[in-house]
Amino acid sequence: MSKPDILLIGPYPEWDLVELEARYNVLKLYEAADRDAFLGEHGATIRGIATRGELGASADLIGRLPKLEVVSVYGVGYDAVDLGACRERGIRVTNTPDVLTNDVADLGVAMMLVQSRGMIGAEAWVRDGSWAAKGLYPLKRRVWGRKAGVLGLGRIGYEVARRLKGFDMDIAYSDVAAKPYADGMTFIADPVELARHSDFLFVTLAASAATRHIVSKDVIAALGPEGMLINISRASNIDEEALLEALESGALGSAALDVFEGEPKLDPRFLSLGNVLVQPHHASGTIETRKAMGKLVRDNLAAHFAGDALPTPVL
Ligand code: 8YV
Repeated sequence: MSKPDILLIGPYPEWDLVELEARYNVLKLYEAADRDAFLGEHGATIRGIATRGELGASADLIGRLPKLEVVSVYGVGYDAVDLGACRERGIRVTNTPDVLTNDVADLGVAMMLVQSRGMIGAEAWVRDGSWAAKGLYPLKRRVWGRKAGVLGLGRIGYEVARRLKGFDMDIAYSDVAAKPYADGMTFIADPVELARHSDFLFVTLAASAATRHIVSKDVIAALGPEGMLINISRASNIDEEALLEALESGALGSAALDVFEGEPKLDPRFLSLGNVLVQPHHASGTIETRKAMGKLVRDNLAAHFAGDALPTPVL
């Protein structure tokens, strides 16, 4: 039997590519000089898409693939896949939950520590000779014992909170409802109130149209000039213009961000700010987790083409 045609929207690590190419006729959209022409040539036979969380699959793309049966997302977030278009045509969608939870939580907590203690500047202080020339590095803010807010106490938010307990932090969270598993944490429904209560505000919500700009100008103002915003979810959860303005004016103390509107081409204003820690959307970026994510992408595709139950279906 001939191998099914699958479309890769963006590149995968070589170890995944080898496995995918063994089972599928892999068509690489990201290598096409002319995407339109590429889809015109191959679109009619493509039965599956393998894509990355942030790249997704648009309604326009889905509309150009009449034989599409399944979209397998390498990531827990599937907000960039047009679920309406998939639902209409009975196209299955899968993601990679759980396997990345701990790494994403680790990076969020690491960003808080690095930013609060000024470790990037401290490293430069040693390397550029300032330590020897000027002496003590300027003092920074403590982490342990302070107040943390977690916006979205799902799998990732919970793991962030669990780690923060190790720093003896006072932890509050916001979600659509109080969670039965939120032992020792305070439920504060309103994100503005949560921000007012917090020194560090972690954004760990699954993004959707409903959560767009949930971190609004008011939330940012409530976090205030001493507060820090940490985003390990999606840029769309934050009003980025309001965030930039608050960082520039000092209305918000600082931010640590793994995700940006229009990434990887982020707004250049972020790069001229001294109070922002920027990361290249790599919270799940460990070899161990990425291997597990790649396997889950392939397991979902294999189950679909074998007519078996999907391991981690979204739709
Ligand atoms: C990316 C992610 O998929 O899990 C998600 O939702 O956005 C990430 O894990 C990853 O960076 C690969 O592009």
